[in-house]
Amino acid sequence: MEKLTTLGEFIIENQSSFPYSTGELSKLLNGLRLAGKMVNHEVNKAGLVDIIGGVGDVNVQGENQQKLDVFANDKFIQAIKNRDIACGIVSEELEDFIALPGSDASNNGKYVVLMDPLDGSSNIDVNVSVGTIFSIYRRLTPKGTPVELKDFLQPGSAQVAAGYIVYGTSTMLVYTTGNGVNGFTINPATGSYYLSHANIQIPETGSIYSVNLGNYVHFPEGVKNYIKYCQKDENDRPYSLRYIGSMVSDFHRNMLKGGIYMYPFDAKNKNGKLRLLYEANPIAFLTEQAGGKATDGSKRIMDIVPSEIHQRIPFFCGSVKMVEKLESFFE
Ligand code: P6P
Repeated sequence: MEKLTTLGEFIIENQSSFPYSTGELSKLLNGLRLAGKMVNHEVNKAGLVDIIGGVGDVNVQGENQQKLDVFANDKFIQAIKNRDIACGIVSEELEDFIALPGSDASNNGKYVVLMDPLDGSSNIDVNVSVGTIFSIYRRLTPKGTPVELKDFLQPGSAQVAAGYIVYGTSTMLVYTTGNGVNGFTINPATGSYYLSHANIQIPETGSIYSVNLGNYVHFPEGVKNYIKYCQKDENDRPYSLRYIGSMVSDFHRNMLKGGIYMYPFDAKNKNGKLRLLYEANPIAFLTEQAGGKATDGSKRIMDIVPSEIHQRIPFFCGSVKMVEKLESFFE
């Protein structure tokens, strides 16, 4: 039986490959790993205790806040704050960014973390997989000064790390620091993450397309024509439509099997639904690191300079040949 590598061992073994390897990013990743375990514990028993169901509040997105949303947001903020490495956080659950001056109020944190603490949370009550998405940048403002908005409005190409935790039939942490994508699965018996998917590569093409066809009539012509292409009965098609309504799960499946995930803009949502900073950018970083492509239909997602922290963006990502075929329908 081959040696099992834990996430902790992997981070240490690969620390030197990270250009700024001072161990601080590793400590931050370890914090996210711990929070992921705590959220996993609650998600796994969501049906058993009175932790599901909305708390009656709505978040900044105007969406009903599920209790697990609040729990996950608190746990990840706590884990990040306790490590004194980050100087600020953006969360889908919070209107504005949080400044982390540090336990000594020195404002010396080198990184900022942007996250969707529990993406797809409307699926919690019906036992469908949900996920945490995170994105990490080095701050732009000088150490020792308070974090500022511009620290969070960097293009995705400046990310130093990104990843997700998918709370599914098994719980996995998948991340990149710019040297490929690796997946770690929690062993429930020990509570440790073990390297289970080394150096993930997205197949350059596939037969799965993921989109909410309920919005079809509102889609731009290019997207409609690509969907008709996917459904056309010839050569390698029709493809299979697989759409869970939880992007982390849809993306994870497509990354392993090949496929394309689409959340277009439409007549109702002029800029689509997904958030650029803590949904599209981290998934785009993983996509490119795994050999795929991520675009807003015309521009590379990671080239887009954000203008505000909760801005939405049309989002298409996955197998490079499928994304390029879609783009040909936009031309
Ligand atoms: P719709 C979940 O709310 C999410 O942000 C993604 O995880 C998911 O792919 C999408 O929205 C689902 O949106 O409009 O198809 O229900």
